[in-house]
Amino acid sequence: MPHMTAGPIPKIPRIIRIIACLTFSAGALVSFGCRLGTMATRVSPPPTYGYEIVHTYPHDPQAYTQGLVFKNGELLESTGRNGQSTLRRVDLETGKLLNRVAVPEEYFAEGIALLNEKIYQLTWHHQLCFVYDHQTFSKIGQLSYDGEGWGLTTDGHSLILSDGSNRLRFLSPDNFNVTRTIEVKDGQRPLKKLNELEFVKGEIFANVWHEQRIAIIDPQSGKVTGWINLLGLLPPTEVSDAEGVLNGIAYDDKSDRLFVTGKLWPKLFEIKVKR
Ligand SMILES: [Ca+2]
Repeated sequence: MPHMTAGPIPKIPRIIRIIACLTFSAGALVSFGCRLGTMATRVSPPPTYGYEIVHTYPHDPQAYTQGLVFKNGELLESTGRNGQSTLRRVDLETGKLLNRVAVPEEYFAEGIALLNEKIYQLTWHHQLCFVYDHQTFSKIGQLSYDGEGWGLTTDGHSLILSDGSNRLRFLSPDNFNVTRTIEVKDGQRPLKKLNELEFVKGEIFANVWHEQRIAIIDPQSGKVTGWINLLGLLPPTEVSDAEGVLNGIAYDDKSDRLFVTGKLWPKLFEIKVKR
């Protein structure tokens, strides 16, 4: 092995020093750019809001709530399960049943919406929506759609349907043609199992199956803009059925009141969202 001896450090040609300097600078710029890019793509999670109970009302503990609407001092409710599915008109204060239509037992009723004096009631697997007269509760028609039916609401023009996925379909109330679809995402994550729905002051409020919180969704982009955490709203000892989960949102647009309940819950709550 040749013996290495220390000698004078050779002078680095100027051109090489310039290239080295430029390479280092470019690398630093790329690194800085990457950090900026990471910061730009890191989406902060939507805020979670609290609530306070304004009023507690009785609710039929046999009602497997699948749809809830408030209009003119009355609750309209759709209940599910085969053989127990109904459409109901309920007095808010007393929980008294004012009107009730039994849905044939082969159908499992789901969400409802009221639009232009017609009540639309989904079925889970039959791809059929029953249409009733709001006042008389007489059945005046039916419409069909693809896939499952879970929740239903309206923005005053379209019906908005959830089907257990993260997709919300906007439908023409005349023929159920799909006019547009949004993909609901919580940050980058598709938010699946969207259930009962309510259109509240330009936003869509959605129950998520087996979650004790409500998603607030931008109806244009599908982006979740916030969550309402309802953990602890009903003590778990007050409902024994494992499927007795939070489901049912109704909005009183005249008095700006928000109502929520759950499947088989003995209570229905008026709540105020604490943003
Ligand atoms: Ca509703």
